[in-house]
Amino acid sequence: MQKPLLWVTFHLPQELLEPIKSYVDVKMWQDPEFDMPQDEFEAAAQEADILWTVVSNRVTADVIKRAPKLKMIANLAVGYNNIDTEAATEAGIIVTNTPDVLADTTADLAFLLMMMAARRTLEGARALYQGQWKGWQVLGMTGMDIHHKTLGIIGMGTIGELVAKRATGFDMNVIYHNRHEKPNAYGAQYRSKEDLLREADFIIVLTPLTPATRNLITKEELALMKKSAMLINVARGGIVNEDDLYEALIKGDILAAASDVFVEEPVPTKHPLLTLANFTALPHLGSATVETRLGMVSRNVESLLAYFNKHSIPFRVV
Ligand code: 8YV
Repeated sequence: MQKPLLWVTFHLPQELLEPIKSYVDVKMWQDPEFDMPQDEFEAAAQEADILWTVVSNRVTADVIKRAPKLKMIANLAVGYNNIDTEAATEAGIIVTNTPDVLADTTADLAFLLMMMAARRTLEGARALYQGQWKGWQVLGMTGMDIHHKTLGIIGMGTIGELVAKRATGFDMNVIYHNRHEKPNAYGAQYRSKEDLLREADFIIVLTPLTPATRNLITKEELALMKKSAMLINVARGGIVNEDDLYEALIKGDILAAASDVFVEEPVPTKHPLLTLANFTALPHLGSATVETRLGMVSRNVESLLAYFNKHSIPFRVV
Protein backbone atom coordinates (compact mmCIF):
# COMPACT_ATOMS: atom_id res chain seq x y z
CA MET A 1 0.00 0.00 0.00
CA GLN A 2 1.24 3.46 -0.85
CA LYS A 3 2.28 5.53 2.14
CA PRO A 4 1.11 9.10 2.61
CA LEU A 5 3.55 11.82 1.54
CA LEU A 6 4.86 13.98 4.36
CA TRP A 7 6.47 17.20 3.14
CA VAL A 8 8.85 18.66 5.74
CA THR A 9 9.17 22.25 4.54
CA PHE A 10 12.30 23.08 6.56
CA HIS A 11 15.56 21.26 7.12
CA LEU A 12 15.31 18.67 9.90
CA PRO A 13 18.13 16.34 11.01
CA GLN A 14 17.32 12.82 9.75
CA GLU A 15 17.41 11.20 13.19
CA LEU A 16 14.44 13.32 14.30
CA LEU A 17 12.34 11.64 11.63
CA GLU A 18 13.05 8.16 13.05
CA PRO A 19 9.85 7.80 15.11
CA ILE A 20 7.57 8.50 12.13
CA LYS A 21 9.47 7.40 9.06
CA SER A 22 7.89 3.94 8.79
CA TYR A 23 4.46 5.56 8.36
CA VAL A 24 5.26 7.94 5.51
CA ASP A 25 7.22 8.75 2.42
CA VAL A 26 9.18 11.88 3.21
CA LYS A 27 10.22 14.83 1.09
CA MET A 28 12.23 17.57 2.79
CA TRP A 29 13.51 21.07 2.06
CA GLN A 30 17.25 20.43 1.97
CA ASP A 31 18.76 23.88 2.53
CA PRO A 32 19.56 24.35 6.22
CA GLU A 33 20.33 28.03 5.73
CA PHE A 34 17.55 29.51 3.60
CA ASP A 35 13.79 29.20 4.07
CA MET A 36 11.78 27.41 1.40
CA PRO A 37 10.53 30.06 -1.08
CA GLN A 38 6.75 30.44 -1.02
CA ASP A 39 6.26 29.24 -4.63
CA GLU A 40 8.16 26.03 -3.89
CA PHE A 41 6.20 25.62 -0.68
CA GLU A 42 2.95 25.92 -2.63
CA ALA A 43 4.11 23.27 -5.10
CA ALA A 44 4.93 20.99 -2.15
CA ALA A 45 1.48 21.60 -0.63
CA GLN A 46 -0.15 20.50 -3.90
CA GLU A 47 1.30 17.02 -3.67
CA ALA A 48 1.45 16.53 0.12
CA ASP A 49 -0.86 14.44 2.30
CA ILE A 50 0.73 15.99 5.36
CA LEU A 51 2.70 19.21 5.73
CA TRP A 52 5.20 19.83 8.51
CA THR A 53 5.54 23.61 8.47
CA VAL A 54 7.29 26.57 10.09
CA VAL A 55 5.96 30.11 10.43
CA SER A 56 7.58 31.32 7.23
CA ASN A 57 5.30 28.97 5.22
CA ARG A 58 2.08 30.82 4.44
CA VAL A 59 -0.81 28.37 4.25
CA THR A 60 -3.44 30.65 2.76
CA ALA A 61 -7.00 29.72 1.70
CA ASP A 62 -5.70 29.65 -1.85
CA VAL A 63 -2.89 27.22 -0.98
CA ILE A 64 -5.46 24.99 0.74
CA LYS A 65 -7.78 25.15 -2.25
CA ARG A 66 -4.97 23.90 -4.48
CA ALA A 67 -3.90 21.10 -2.09
CA PRO A 68 -6.40 18.33 -2.86
CA LYS A 69 -4.71 15.58 -0.85
CA LEU A 70 -3.80 17.59 2.22
CA LYS A 71 -5.18 16.16 5.47
CA MET A 72 -2.92 17.45 8.20
CA ILE A 73 -0.57 20.33 8.98
CA ALA A 74 1.84 20.06 11.91
CA ASN A 75 3.18 23.57 12.59
CA LEU A 76 6.52 23.79 14.39
CA ALA A 77 5.47 26.78 16.48
CA VAL A 78 2.93 27.68 19.09
CA GLY A 79 1.70 30.58 16.93
CA TYR A 80 -0.23 29.57 13.83
CA ASN A 81 -1.00 32.93 12.23
CA ASN A 82 0.74 31.57 9.11
CA ILE A 83 -2.18 29.19 8.57
CA ASP A 84 -5.71 30.13 7.50
CA THR A 85 -7.39 27.94 10.10
CA GLU A 86 -10.87 28.79 8.85
CA ALA A 87 -10.03 27.50 5.37
CA ALA A 88 -8.34 24.44 6.93
CA THR A 89 -11.44 23.68 9.00
CA GLU A 90 -13.67 24.00 5.95
CA ALA A 91 -11.43 21.62 4.03
CA GLY A 92 -11.38 19.14 6.95
CA ILE A 93 -7.63 19.58 7.48
CA ILE A 94 -6.24 18.96 10.96
CA VAL A 95 -3.84 21.62 12.27
CA THR A 96 -1.55 21.10 15.28
CA ASN A 97 0.95 23.33 17.09
CA THR A 98 3.53 23.14 19.92
CA PRO A 99 1.99 24.67 23.07
CA ASP A 100 3.60 25.12 26.52
CA VAL A 101 6.94 23.55 25.69
CA LEU A 102 8.45 26.89 24.62
CA ALA A 103 6.88 29.22 27.20
CA ASP A 104 9.76 29.43 29.71
CA THR A 105 12.35 29.76 26.96
CA THR A 106 10.44 32.57 25.24
CA ALA A 107 9.83 34.29 28.58
CA ASP A 108 13.60 34.19 29.16
CA LEU A 109 14.19 35.81 25.80
CA ALA A 110 11.55 38.48 26.44
CA PHE A 111 13.34 39.35 29.64
CA LEU A 112 16.73 39.29 27.93
CA LEU A 113 15.53 41.64 25.20
CA MET A 114 14.06 44.05 27.76
CA MET A 115 17.38 44.09 29.60
CA MET A 116 19.33 44.49 26.36
CA ALA A 117 17.28 47.57 25.52
CA ALA A 118 17.38 48.94 29.07
CA ARG A 119 21.14 48.53 29.47
CA ARG A 120 22.01 49.39 25.84
CA THR A 121 24.01 46.18 25.51
CA LEU A 122 23.80 45.98 21.72
CA GLU A 123 25.14 49.53 21.38
CA GLY A 124 27.88 48.74 23.88
CA ALA A 125 28.92 45.50 22.22
CA ARG A 126 28.85 47.12 18.80
CA ALA A 127 31.12 49.94 19.99
CA LEU A 128 33.50 47.43 21.54
CA TYR A 129 33.73 45.19 18.47
CA GLN A 130 34.14 48.21 16.17
CA GLY A 131 37.05 49.56 18.22
CA GLN A 132 34.98 52.54 19.40
CA TRP A 133 35.40 51.96 23.14
CA LYS A 134 37.80 54.77 23.86
CA GLY A 135 37.55 55.40 27.58
CA TRP A 136 35.52 55.50 30.72
CA GLN A 137 32.96 58.29 31.10
CA VAL A 138 30.66 58.87 34.05
CA LEU A 139 27.57 58.85 31.89
CA GLY A 140 28.99 56.85 28.99
CA MET A 141 26.73 54.03 27.80
CA THR A 142 24.40 54.47 30.74
CA GLY A 143 21.05 52.77 30.42
CA MET A 144 18.04 52.45 32.69
CA ASP A 145 17.42 50.23 35.67
CA ILE A 146 14.67 47.68 35.31
CA HIS A 147 14.43 46.82 39.01
CA HIS A 148 11.70 48.70 40.89
CA LYS A 149 10.22 49.91 37.59
CA THR A 150 6.78 49.16 36.17
CA LEU A 151 6.53 46.42 33.58
CA GLY A 152 3.39 46.34 31.43
CA ILE A 153 2.59 43.02 29.76
CA ILE A 154 0.16 43.11 26.85
CA GLY A 155 -1.19 39.58 26.34
CA MET A 156 -1.22 37.55 29.55
CA GLY A 157 -1.07 33.99 28.25
CA THR A 158 1.35 31.37 29.55
CA ILE A 159 4.41 33.28 28.34
CA GLY A 160 3.09 36.55 29.82
CA GLU A 161 2.62 34.91 33.21
CA LEU A 162 6.15 33.51 33.12
CA VAL A 163 7.52 36.96 32.28
CA ALA A 164 5.58 38.35 35.27
CA LYS A 165 7.10 35.62 37.42
CA ARG A 166 10.62 36.62 36.35
CA ALA A 167 9.83 40.31 36.89
CA THR A 168 8.88 39.74 40.52
CA GLY A 169 12.42 38.44 41.12
CA PHE A 170 13.70 41.79 39.85
CA ASP A 171 11.39 43.75 42.21
CA MET A 172 9.38 45.08 39.28
CA ASN A 173 5.84 46.29 39.66
CA VAL A 174 3.88 44.30 37.06
CA ILE A 175 0.69 45.41 35.33
CA TYR A 176 -0.96 43.68 32.40
CA HIS A 177 -3.66 43.98 29.80
CA ASN A 178 -5.48 40.94 28.48
CA ARG A 179 -8.88 39.98 27.06
CA HIS A 180 -9.69 38.26 30.35
CA GLU A 181 -8.47 39.20 33.79
CA LYS A 182 -6.02 36.73 35.35
CA PRO A 183 -6.35 36.94 39.13
CA ASN A 184 -3.40 34.67 39.93
CA ALA A 185 -0.77 36.06 37.59
CA TYR A 186 2.10 36.47 40.08
CA GLY A 187 0.60 39.59 41.63
CA ALA A 188 0.30 41.41 38.31
CA GLN A 189 -2.45 44.04 38.29
CA TYR A 190 -4.96 44.36 35.45
CA ARG A 191 -5.11 47.66 33.54
CA SER A 192 -6.99 48.94 30.52
CA LYS A 193 -4.73 49.13 27.49
CA GLU A 194 -4.59 52.93 27.75
CA ASP A 195 -3.72 52.94 31.46
CA LEU A 196 -1.03 50.35 30.90
CA LEU A 197 0.47 52.40 28.07
CA ARG A 198 0.54 55.51 30.28
CA GLU A 199 1.94 53.83 33.40
CA ALA A 200 4.54 51.34 32.24
CA ASP A 201 8.29 51.98 32.02
CA PHE A 202 8.70 48.83 29.92
CA ILE A 203 6.03 47.22 27.79
CA ILE A 204 6.35 43.67 26.51
CA VAL A 205 3.96 42.60 23.75
CA LEU A 206 2.97 38.92 23.94
CA THR A 207 -0.34 38.51 22.13
CA PRO A 208 -0.84 36.13 19.22
CA LEU A 209 -1.19 37.81 15.81
CA THR A 210 -4.88 37.81 14.86
CA PRO A 211 -7.05 40.29 12.92
CA ALA A 212 -7.86 41.86 16.33
CA THR A 213 -4.21 42.34 17.33
CA ARG A 214 -2.77 43.44 13.98
CA ASN A 215 -1.60 47.03 14.51
CA LEU A 216 -2.46 46.86 18.21
CA ILE A 217 0.38 49.35 18.74
CA THR A 218 0.33 52.28 16.33
CA LYS A 219 1.25 55.94 16.66
CA GLU A 220 -1.78 56.56 18.90
CA GLU A 221 -0.65 53.96 21.43
CA LEU A 222 3.01 55.03 21.19
CA ALA A 223 1.93 58.62 21.91
CA LEU A 224 0.36 57.49 25.19
CA MET A 225 3.61 55.93 26.42
CA LYS A 226 6.08 57.80 28.64
CA LYS A 227 8.92 59.44 26.72
CA SER A 228 11.27 57.41 28.90
CA ALA A 229 9.51 54.11 28.17
CA MET A 230 10.67 51.14 26.10
CA LEU A 231 8.62 48.76 23.95
CA ILE A 232 9.60 45.12 23.46
CA ASN A 233 7.92 42.79 20.96
CA VAL A 234 8.56 39.06 21.22
CA ALA A 235 5.21 37.99 19.77
CA ARG A 236 4.79 38.60 16.04
CA GLY A 237 5.66 41.28 13.52
CA GLY A 238 2.57 43.28 12.56
CA ILE A 239 1.24 43.65 16.11
CA VAL A 240 3.45 46.73 16.43
CA ASN A 241 3.23 48.99 13.38
CA GLU A 242 6.86 49.19 12.24
CA ASP A 243 6.55 52.55 10.41
CA ASP A 244 4.93 54.18 13.43
CA LEU A 245 7.54 52.69 15.75
CA TYR A 246 10.33 54.07 13.55
CA GLU A 247 8.77 57.56 13.67
CA ALA A 248 8.30 57.37 17.45
CA LEU A 249 11.93 56.35 17.98
CA ILE A 250 13.23 59.09 15.68
CA LYS A 251 11.06 61.77 17.30
CA GLY A 252 11.79 60.63 20.84
CA ASP A 253 8.16 59.78 21.64
CA ILE A 254 9.59 56.73 23.43
CA LEU A 255 13.18 56.15 24.49
CA ALA A 256 13.93 52.78 22.93
CA ALA A 257 12.44 49.58 21.52
CA ALA A 258 13.46 46.01 20.89
CA SER A 259 12.03 43.24 18.78
CA ASP A 260 12.56 39.56 18.10
CA VAL A 261 9.92 39.54 15.37
CA PHE A 262 9.23 41.44 12.16
CA VAL A 263 6.56 41.84 9.50
CA GLU A 264 8.97 40.38 6.96
CA GLU A 265 11.25 37.57 8.15
CA PRO A 266 14.11 37.18 7.45
CA VAL A 267 14.37 40.96 7.84
CA PRO A 268 15.60 42.83 4.75
CA THR A 269 19.07 44.28 5.47
CA LYS A 270 17.85 47.76 4.60
CA HIS A 271 15.08 47.71 7.23
CA PRO A 272 14.86 51.29 8.62
CA LEU A 273 14.54 50.11 12.24
CA LEU A 274 17.94 48.40 11.98
CA THR A 275 19.58 51.79 11.38
CA LEU A 276 18.54 53.18 14.79
CA ALA A 277 20.84 53.11 17.82
CA ASN A 278 17.84 52.95 20.16
CA PHE A 279 16.43 49.81 18.54
CA THR A 280 17.63 46.33 19.48
CA ALA A 281 16.82 43.47 17.10
CA LEU A 282 17.15 39.72 17.33
CA PRO A 283 16.42 37.22 14.52
CA HIS A 284 13.29 35.48 15.96
CA LEU A 285 15.18 33.62 18.67
CA GLY A 286 12.26 33.28 21.12
CA SER A 287 12.23 29.48 21.26
CA ALA A 288 15.78 28.93 20.03
CA THR A 289 17.37 26.62 22.57
CA VAL A 290 18.31 23.01 21.84
CA GLU A 291 16.03 21.68 24.58
CA THR A 292 13.04 23.70 23.48
CA ARG A 293 13.38 23.14 19.75
CA LEU A 294 13.66 19.39 20.37
CA GLY A 295 10.60 19.64 22.64
CA MET A 296 8.70 21.39 19.87
CA VAL A 297 9.67 18.66 17.40
CA SER A 298 8.45 16.06 19.93
CA ARG A 299 5.09 17.80 20.21
CA ASN A 300 4.64 17.63 16.42
CA VAL A 301 5.84 14.01 16.35
CA GLU A 302 3.29 13.11 19.04
CA SER A 303 0.50 14.65 16.97
CA LEU A 304 1.68 12.89 13.80
CA LEU A 305 1.95 9.51 15.51
CA ALA A 306 -1.56 9.90 16.91
CA TYR A 307 -2.80 10.72 13.41
CA PHE A 308 -1.09 7.67 11.86
CA ASN A 309 -2.46 5.39 14.59
CA LYS A 310 -5.96 6.90 14.42
CA HIS A 311 -5.83 8.09 18.04
CA SER A 312 -7.24 11.34 19.31
CA ILE A 313 -4.77 14.04 18.26
CA PRO A 314 -2.94 16.05 20.92
CA PHE A 315 -2.02 19.74 20.40
CA ARG A 316 -4.76 20.14 17.86
CA VAL A 317 -5.72 23.68 16.93
CA VAL A 318 -8.51 22.82 14.47
C1 8YV B 1 9.22 29.42 16.44
C2 8YV B 1 7.47 30.97 17.53
O1 8YV B 1 10.55 29.16 16.58
O2 8YV B 1 6.36 29.11 18.40
C3 8YV B 1 6.27 30.20 17.90
O3 8YV B 1 5.14 30.72 17.69
O4 8YV B 1 7.41 32.09 17.21
C4 8YV B 1 8.84 30.32 17.59
O5 8YV B 1 8.91 29.56 18.73
C5 8YV B 1 9.03 29.98 15.11
O6 8YV B 1 7.74 30.35 14.97
C6 8YV B 1 9.47 28.99 14.02
O7 8YV B 1 8.39 28.29 13.46
